[in-house]
This record gives sequence, C-alpha cells and structure tokens, in this order.
Amino acid sequence: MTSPEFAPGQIAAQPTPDVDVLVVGAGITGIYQLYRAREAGYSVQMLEAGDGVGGTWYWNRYPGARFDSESYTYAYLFSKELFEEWEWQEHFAEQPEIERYLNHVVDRFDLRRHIRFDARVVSAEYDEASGRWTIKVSDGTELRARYLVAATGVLSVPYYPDVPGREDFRGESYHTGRWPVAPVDFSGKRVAVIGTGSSGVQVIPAIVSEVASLTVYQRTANWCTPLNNGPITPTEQAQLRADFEAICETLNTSASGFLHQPCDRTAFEDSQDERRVFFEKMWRSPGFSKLTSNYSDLLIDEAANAAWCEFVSEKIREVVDDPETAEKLIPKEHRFGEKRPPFVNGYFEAYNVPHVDLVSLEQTPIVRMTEHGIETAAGEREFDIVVWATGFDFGTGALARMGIRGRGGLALVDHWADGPKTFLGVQTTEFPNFFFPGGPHAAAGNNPRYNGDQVDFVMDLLLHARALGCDTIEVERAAEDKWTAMVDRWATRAPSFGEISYYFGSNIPGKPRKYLLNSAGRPKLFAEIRKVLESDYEAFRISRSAEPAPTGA
Ligand code: NA7
Repeated sequence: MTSPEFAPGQIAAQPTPDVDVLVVGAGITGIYQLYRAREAGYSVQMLEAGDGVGGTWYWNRYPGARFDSESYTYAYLFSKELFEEWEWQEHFAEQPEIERYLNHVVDRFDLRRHIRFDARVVSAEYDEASGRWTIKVSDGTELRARYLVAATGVLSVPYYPDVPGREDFRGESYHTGRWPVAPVDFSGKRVAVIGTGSSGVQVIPAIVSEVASLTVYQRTANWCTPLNNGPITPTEQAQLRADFEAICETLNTSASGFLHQPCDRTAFEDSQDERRVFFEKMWRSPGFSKLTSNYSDLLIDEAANAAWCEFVSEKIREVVDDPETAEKLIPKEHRFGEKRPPFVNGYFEAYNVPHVDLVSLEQTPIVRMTEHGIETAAGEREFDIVVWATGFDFGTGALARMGIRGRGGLALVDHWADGPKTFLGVQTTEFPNFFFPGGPHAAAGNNPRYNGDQVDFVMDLLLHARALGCDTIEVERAAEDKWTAMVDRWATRAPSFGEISYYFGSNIPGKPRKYLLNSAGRPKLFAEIRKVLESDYEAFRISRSAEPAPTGA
C-alpha cells in the first residue's frame, strides 16, 4: 500500500487525502515510526517543518554539535544490515555525520517519498464522528488521518530569554537550536555566546580559533567533564559488527540505554587513594559513564557527590590558567547530576586563549541588548555576532504549539495546563488516536532507546486494534492518572535531575514546574508495557468509529 504523493502547490486542488498514519517530525523517532507503520501496511505520510531530515540533528547544526551518547548506541538497532553497513567515524559523531546517517536510513528504506518537507503543522483537530484527525499545514493544505503521531521531540523549540532590546541588535544573531544551513563565517568577528549548557560548551571551543574575540556570558557554571571522543578504529569497527546481538541485548535491558557498566561500590567503601584512582578513571571514561558508571551512591549520598565535585573542581583549576576564571567555571550552587551534565572537548582549555573572556552574569547581569552589542551591569560590549545557546522549551514545547484539539474541541494546552498527563508518555485521555512517542514522561537516558520502545508500543496498539477490526484507541483515565502520579512521585528521587533543571520546565518563565521525563526509567516503562500486553490492553478503550476505517486500519 502506498500513500498519496504530494507535490507542493498541487495539494489544494486535490480532494482531501486520507492516510492511516500521519507522522509529524522527521527526527530519529519519527523516521522509525514512519518505517514501522509503513512496514505494517498502513498508508503513511510524514510532515516535517524543516527542509531536510534529522529533527534535532537537522536544526542543531552549529559548529561543534555532536552526540554525547556513543554513536552506535544512539543509532537504530532494528536492522542488523543497517548496523553493519554504516561505519560511524567517531565514538561520538559530529552533526554532519549524524545528518548523513539519517538521510541514509530514509533512502535505504525508501521512506523519502512519504515525507513532505517545509510542512509545519498549524492545527490538528479530532473529529469524533469519523474518528479522524484533520491536520492543517503551514502551506494552507489540509489532510485527514486516522492516527496522528507527533514525533516532535523534547528539544525542538528554541528558547530565547526575554532580554530587553533583543530585536535591536543589528549584527548577526543565531540560536544554536535553529542554526542556518549556510555556514556562518566567524573569521575575524567579535562574537558573544550566551549560555553554557551542552550546546554553548560545544560551540565555544569549535569557533575559538576562528574568531577575533569571544565573550562568553555565563549565568550558571556547569559540571562539565571530558567527552573523551576518538575515531573508531578498524578493529573496533569489526568488534562492533561481531557484537551486534550482545550490544542490542545490553542496550535493550539497561536502565538508561547505554553500554556502560554500573559500579557496584559506594564512594566510601574505597579508601581516599582508591577513590582518587577511580575518579581519574571516570574522568578519562567516555561521555555519560561519569554518571552511569560512577559510584552507585553518587546521586544519593551528598558526601559522595561532594567528593566527585571536589575532584572535578581540581581538574578545572589545573586546566584553566587564570585562577579567577577557573573559580567562575566551578559550579557553587548545585551538585553534579542536579542538572544534565555537559560533556566537553577542549572547553576549559578555550579560556586560556587570550582573546576569550568569561562574563559571569551572576556578578554582572545582562541589562539589555543594544544596536551594537550587549549591555551588562558592568557596561556595554560590541559584537558582530551573538550566539544564543539558551536552550529549549523542553518536553512539551512542540506539542503546545501544534494547535492540537481533541474531543469536544479540548485544546491540549488546556488539558495540560498544569503539566502533561500521560500514560507511558504515549497517549493522553480525550485525544483518541493521538500518540506522541519521544515526548514527555517516557523514561530518561539515551533517548532513541526509549523513544524506540514507545514507537514499538504504538505499533502494538495499532496492530491490536486492527486485529479486532477496530480503529479507535483511547487510554483510560485510571491508567493515565496512575502513570502521571508515578512520574511526579519519582521526580524528586535520585537519579532524577533537580528542580532547577530544565527537566522541570524551570527555564521557561510561567511554565508549570512538573517533571517532564520519567525518572523511574525504562525498567518501569518496560514493566508497564508488559502489563498492558498481558492484560489484553486493559488500560485502553479500543472501539470502532461510525465511519468505516481506511484500508490499512
Ligand atoms: P540548556 O542546557 O538549557 O542551557 C541553556 C543555557 O542558557 C544555560 O547556560 C542557561 O543558564 C542559559 N540561559 C538561559 N536563560 C538565560 C538568560 N536569561 N540569560 C543568560 N543565560 C541564560 O540548553 P542547551 O541547548 O545547552 O542544551 C539542551 C540539551 O541539548 C542538552 O541537555 C542536551 O540534551 C542537548 P542557566 O544554567 O539556566 O543559569
């Protein structure tokens, strides 16, 4: 079965097309969802706001953007052939390689013909009589779909802080999360970077040698530790191929979707010397293993956390020449793991370059943007380019901007006014046939792993309904209440990130402070999915709509 072909400009003249499954967003989750739905025989269509595939990995194309999960653990595992034929160049791939990979996947599985680019969803409304969704697109066209799957991601809506005069700046401005396709020329330019989260700390070392001057505006220092990247050698490539089944097994059973082995010791079981040796090993370990393979009580015991923080502080002091700058770069008000830790490559070293300057906004806050630069409490500095590395409206940002309305015209933003309510981060009551894998509430860790679990579960639901001759799927309120209460309960427990992290929406003024992931993690997600399957989908109301289902459903 094929889906209708769409050519820009022709759609309005065609009768409204029906598809079984409409997927929004050509990121890593959406591509997999499209593939699975198409393979199951549904007619499919994907809408993508950008003009290429990749989602987060399309928009975040700033210099230095790269994975901080190991490439082969972030990539798809559904096809052994795909895994074997794609040789990642680095353990933590850079954005261009990631974008190439996702394009390769789309072409290899012949998915591109189902994707319409430059097509932003402006509204999606559920029609109770027909059990279908009507989706309006930014180009004025309209589609009807039985199932609407928003694979719009958690980090897809850039956040610009409300700095007075932001529009007044006459130089070039870029947000890391909306980086232009045409390369930005930094050579000889006076550049400001605002924000030192994962994006800011990647872009800073990547442009430092090109710019005439670089001023970093830091509000809060972060616990940055080395990514420890490197090329994947031919021997490692062969090993990865040989280990495919074992890698899948480890990834698919691990709590956070990494290959890293957890540590079975607490920090003070080791002597001070042993701890020092262990922390050195952690410092040299790849990416997230500083969190996943560190002492088992790192996020539970304050003293254990403080010991690690002291170790990292010493490292920062060793690397950064100017003691005053080093002190500004050491977090003082939060512990390691309270916020999502960035992993870096040459970040602290960048502050030893004479034309790099660090402005602490704690000491001298931004007053306003001017025509020529940035004014803080200490005065104005002029720039040619300002880079906003100021983060995202995490978790619910994209879903809140899609004009989604369910039963009786209920707006999703109203339904979720106090924060998201979901079952398994997959569905919410009052919005039948609407799914959002890769959105809020699923798990935490290596995103593609649990987003993939959710896509598989969406497909379980669709196929189950089809087997029953049904076409309408809606989660029961009791299941949603229970899952949401569980998410809230776990929100303040280790290994949850703290309430100051953007995982609580705390970076967006006025946003409800609700945990937007699921800190009980994948084990809880798996357990609940298993229960649903064993109980014959008790958590869902599965029915038949008045209007006959389209062919695939
Ligand atoms: P983050 O991690 O949310 O970082 C945003 C940065 O912007 C952070 O340093 C913020 O400081 C800073 N920020 C936010 N608002 C302001 C204002 N008003 N003034 C100055 N500085 C501000 O976003 P990233 O893009 O770096 O990373 C997001 C995710 O992408 C990351 O976790 C990975 O999953 C990939 P703050 O710390 O809030 O004081």
